Amino acid sequence: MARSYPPVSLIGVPTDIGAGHRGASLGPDALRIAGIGQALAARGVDVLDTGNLAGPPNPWQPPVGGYRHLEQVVEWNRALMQATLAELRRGRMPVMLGGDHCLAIGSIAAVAQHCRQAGKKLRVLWLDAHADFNTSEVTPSGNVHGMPVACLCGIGPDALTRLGGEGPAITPAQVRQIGIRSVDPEEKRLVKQHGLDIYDMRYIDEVGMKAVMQQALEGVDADTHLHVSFDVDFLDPGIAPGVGTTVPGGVNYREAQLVMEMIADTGRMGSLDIVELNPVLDNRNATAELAVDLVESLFGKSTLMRD
Ligand code: B3U
Ligand code: MN
Ligand code: MN
Repeated sequence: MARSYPPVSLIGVPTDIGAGHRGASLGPDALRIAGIGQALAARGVDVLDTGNLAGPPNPWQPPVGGYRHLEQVVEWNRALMQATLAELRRGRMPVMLGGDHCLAIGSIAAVAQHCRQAGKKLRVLWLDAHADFNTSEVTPSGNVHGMPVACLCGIGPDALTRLGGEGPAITPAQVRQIGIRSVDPEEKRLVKQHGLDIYDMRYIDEVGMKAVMQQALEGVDADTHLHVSFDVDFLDPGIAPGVGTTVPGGVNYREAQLVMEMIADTGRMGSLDIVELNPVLDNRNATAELAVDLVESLFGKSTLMRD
């Protein structure tokens, strides 16, 4: 039977403030041009495009104290957290059109706060080539898009770890990372220390994506809010060239579709980030179109007769 979805609010966040390449700031419009709004409407979803948030320009400076553009990163994330909370409070599902992945600090801080107030369990699915668990001490780049998971778990500068109030937004036990294949040496030590649940490419190759998703979704029930944080570099660069930090050996088309279909089957997705799409590096918007195709599957579009 066709499932019905809550109303969706698209929130454009046109910045590359946390990234190592310029261009993710153009992601929201590339997704709109690829038809994200129309595709969801065609699935019967009530979609509202709330437009783009405003924030400081990218000064493109070297790191200071292990962070690039910390002040601006905080400002963008604060705006996004407020916008995300506002949509959740009026009963709409926030879909963040990034922007780079540092923005997940703001979106997930809002979602975590909302879940606490609503008495819901939060599970975060982090689809990415990277673990994004760096700190200012160990980062090779100072780019905050390599740090959001650590910040959300309370490891990072106060301005980011306390964005949503006192205490960390989430614990590592709430996170499942899928598609991981690039983790910096010191970052590897940190993810082990904090017990992050990582389904890396080797594990995906060994057991297959179906088993991986069954494990990642274990325990998701009617009281669970699933937040999907979709970094486009999760996908293999052969099918998704439009990202700043491509890593070979990524998730292929069929695996990606299965991930989205299995998330859709739970009926529990409550919020979504689409990040790191870089149209400057894309091939005629193909990566944006692929992202939209996958989002349709997240909203229940099936290639087989399962509707
Ligand atoms: N781990 C590296 C590279 C990186 C992380 N996330 C992205 N790139 N997109 C870093 O700079 O932290
Ligand atoms: Mn990422
Ligand atoms: Mn990544």
